[in-house]
Amino acid sequence: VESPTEARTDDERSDVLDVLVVGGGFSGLYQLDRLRDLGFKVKVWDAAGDFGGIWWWNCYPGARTDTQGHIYQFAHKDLWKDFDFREKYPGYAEVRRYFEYVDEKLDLRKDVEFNTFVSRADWDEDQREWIVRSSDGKEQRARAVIVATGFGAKPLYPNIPGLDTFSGECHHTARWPQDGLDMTGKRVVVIGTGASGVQVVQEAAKVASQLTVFQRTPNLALPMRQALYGREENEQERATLPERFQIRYTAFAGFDFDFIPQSAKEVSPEERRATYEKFWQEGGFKIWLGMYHDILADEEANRTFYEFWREKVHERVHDPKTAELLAPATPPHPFGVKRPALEQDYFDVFNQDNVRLIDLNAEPITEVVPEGVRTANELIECDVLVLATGFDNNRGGIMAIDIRGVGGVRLQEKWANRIDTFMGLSTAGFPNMLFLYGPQSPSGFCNGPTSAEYQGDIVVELLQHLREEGVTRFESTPESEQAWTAHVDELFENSLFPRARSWYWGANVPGKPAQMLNYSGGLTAYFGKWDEVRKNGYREYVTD
Ligand code: N01
Repeated sequence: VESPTEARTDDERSDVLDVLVVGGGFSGLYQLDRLRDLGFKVKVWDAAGDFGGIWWWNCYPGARTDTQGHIYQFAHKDLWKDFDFREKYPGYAEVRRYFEYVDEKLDLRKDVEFNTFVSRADWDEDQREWIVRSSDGKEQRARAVIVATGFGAKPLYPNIPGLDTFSGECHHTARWPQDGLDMTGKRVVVIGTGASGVQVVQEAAKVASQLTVFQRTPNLALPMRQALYGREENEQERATLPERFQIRYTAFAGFDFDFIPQSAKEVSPEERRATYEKFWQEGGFKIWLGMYHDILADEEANRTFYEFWREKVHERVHDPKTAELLAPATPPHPFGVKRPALEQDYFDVFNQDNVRLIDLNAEPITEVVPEGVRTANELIECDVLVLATGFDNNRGGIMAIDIRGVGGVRLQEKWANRIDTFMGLSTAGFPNMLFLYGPQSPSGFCNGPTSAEYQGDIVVELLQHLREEGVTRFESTPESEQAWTAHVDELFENSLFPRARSWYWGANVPGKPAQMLNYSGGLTAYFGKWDEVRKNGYREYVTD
């Protein structure tokens, strides 16, 4: 891309946006509305066919939020006052309906271009603008770019020989056909038992003639306790929402609860068990991120919960061998350092005659053939092959774009061996570009809509401040990002997180360097750090 230095007409200049936002999920839409209100000229480009962000792509059967709907929404502009959820934990269709509601209220669509995959962005130093291109040939200049592609924009496909020879329906959960796929009476194979795998297994088990689930690592899944919601339940939830939104800002992970400031080891075994039981009955992530504070930090404390959890699973699964595979005597990793799924009847479905669990460690898949999946022991014929194998999380969506910064340096090269950002917000050499919910931000440990608003506010504040100062170029310093990377790494190394090969640190992607990709210090520390940045006059940024 040549950078046109010749003077352009006023007409051409008027096409230049203040901000182009890549991605129209929670984060992107929040930027659009806030920045538009402040008089910025903003557009959103999104690869999806319509609103929904990650919920547009992930429309596999059973896809639903693992966060209660009332907490998984904007606090912004009192939008929460008029939307009723039909379930405590809404499914993808309900979340899409919520996005439609937000669109209607905020009149967003006119500034969003769907079916527009941003494939390239080039920094034009002379004009101090980004030239952004889409895969279908659109081009747009913008003074700043916000990359809000989310943490799961890039599906991870397993590298299995013969995968493309399969003659039936084969879909990744994050690329599910938009018009659905009926699995009734079909022979279904699911590979992967993360949050997506657990959800699709629960639905497939209801209708498939035969369901085979391949598990590499057991999911230490927790009870969801789903409930149907009518007007009354919605009113009850709304009555307490203002205070709960306040808690979201300071709680470790942006939910309406936080860890108990007590150690699991300082209470009697009876009291501890009673607490576990109470939380278990209530269900949800509170069992994980609202429990004794040392469960995720202290191995002994952690083990007490694992034993409780294991007992609960074994009570539900009739076949002792299957129960042992799902909840082994030796923990696959400490509880909670790999994200647990929320389940409704996941463990129970393995009691059904049509459902079978295969341990990939004992019986690896050797190849996929047109008829199905061949393992070391047998051929499992199937009609539908579901790849619930996750994502190249946090970084994959950003690195799928060919971003070229100062001097044409490619972000893909800069980040090939190590990702460096300042607070997950920006990276040196790529001026006037900001990331939301990206690598080294609280992302993986933060409720999405909470992050969209509060990390989003940081970005809005920064852009507003720079505009007021007449700044046309800003860039975080190499020193600031080296310090942030060191901080993120240090938190990680002093935790139990390295004990599970998880997407939190990119350990799920073969061949890519593993590095902690999610800031694990909690929201109070994260926003506290930003307060310091502001007080010190944003000196982590070189501005001009
Ligand atoms: O992906 P995952 P996900 N051969 O990476 C296995 C969010 N989310 O899509 O654990 C065989 O967690 C892999 O095995 P292992 C949520 O934050 C939210 O389920 O690496 N197996 C694992 O079992 C979540 O954490 C919601 O040993 C292979 C699975 O595939 C994140 O997205 C719903 C394999 C991948 O699990 C990602 O969840 C869904 C291979 N080659 C997702 N490669 C809700 O809020 C991978 N696996 C509800």
